[in-house]
Amino acid sequence: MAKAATRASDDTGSPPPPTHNRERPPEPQRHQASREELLEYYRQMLLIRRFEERAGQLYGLGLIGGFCHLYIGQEAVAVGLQSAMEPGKDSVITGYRDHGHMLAYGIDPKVIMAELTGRAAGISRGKGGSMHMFSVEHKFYGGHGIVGAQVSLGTGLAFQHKYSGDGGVCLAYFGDGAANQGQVYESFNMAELWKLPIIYVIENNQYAMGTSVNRASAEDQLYRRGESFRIPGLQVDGMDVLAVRGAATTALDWVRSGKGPILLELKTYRYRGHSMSDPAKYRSREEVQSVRDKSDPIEAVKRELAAAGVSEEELKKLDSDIKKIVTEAADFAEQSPEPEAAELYTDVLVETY
Ligand SMILES: Cc1ncc(C[n+]2csc(CCOP(=O)(O)OP(=O)(O)O)c2C)c(N)n1
Ligand SMILES: [Mg+2]
Repeated sequence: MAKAATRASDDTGSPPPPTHNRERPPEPQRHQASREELLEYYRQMLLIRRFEERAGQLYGLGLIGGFCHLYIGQEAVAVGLQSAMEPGKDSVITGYRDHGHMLAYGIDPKVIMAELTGRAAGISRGKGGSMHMFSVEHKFYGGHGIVGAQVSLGTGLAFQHKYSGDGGVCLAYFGDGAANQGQVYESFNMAELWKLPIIYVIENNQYAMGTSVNRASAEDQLYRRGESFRIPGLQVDGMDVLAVRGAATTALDWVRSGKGPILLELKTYRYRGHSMSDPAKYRSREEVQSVRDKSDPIEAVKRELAAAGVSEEELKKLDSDIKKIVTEAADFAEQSPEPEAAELYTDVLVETY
């Protein structure tokens, strides 16, 4: 008869096991935003949406080459989380759906659009394109095309924060599909053992290319994926920027107090195809429309702003300011020169840091 597994006795001479987390973070509270904060979240989310719409058009015109993954629908995730971080101190890493994260981090839309069109003025000097945006200055470490790769790289960034004692926290974003990659769990194990300052953010937009999360995941409650490593997880409404900001505060308090990693699952939705070349046959138009109608993150904040007494005129002015910023970014991206051929030989090997 099979015996139940028991813990080996301690007469082996091996050291006692490390102490592990049993504590849980408190339930996150929806952020109580001031009128100014709310306006700023609205502004940033709208900037991302308009920017992405324009990127889609430029792609259609053949001005953007290669892959291009839009962030439309998911804006509240990057805006809510980034608003709680300290740029220049905390680090960020994400996958290929990265334009929105850069914008939410306050990086100039011109250099992001110029990167998309492969121009020398782009943030990766026109050599990274949509999927490989990078800025050491902003501690924004990509932009990664290999699904899940950013999770182990982000764990390394968190190790660096701890080793150097710089007080920073790494925010590592990945998708519901990436959550099934093996390296994610190797990273979780080390991060918890070493109590690394990292927030793992699963952007659960319900699909990995054409596969829905329920078809691909035995445990589809992704916030529970850290449990066997004793990493606490929280499930958050990723269509509500104030809920996201509240969860970011709880997660940052946990990590900054030295308790090790935490996992956030943001339930969100992408309105567009996986990339610009996705015919989207795996879901109905009605499904997409129903999310737009019921849970759009920008419309939700617009309603809150109206309730807070912000006038139609003020919102219209903000809308036209954003359109202007995006038009200027697109013009800049179309007009600036391509990189010199000699650029092919730079940034290939690590030189000096
Ligand atoms: C290691 C690896 N396997 C497969 C792919 C192809 N691929 C690109 S995106 C993607 C889906 C990932 O979905 P998810 O993690 O949910 O992110 P989302 O696109 O929804 O943001 C796949 C399978 C890849 N780029 N890298
Ligand atoms: Mg996904």
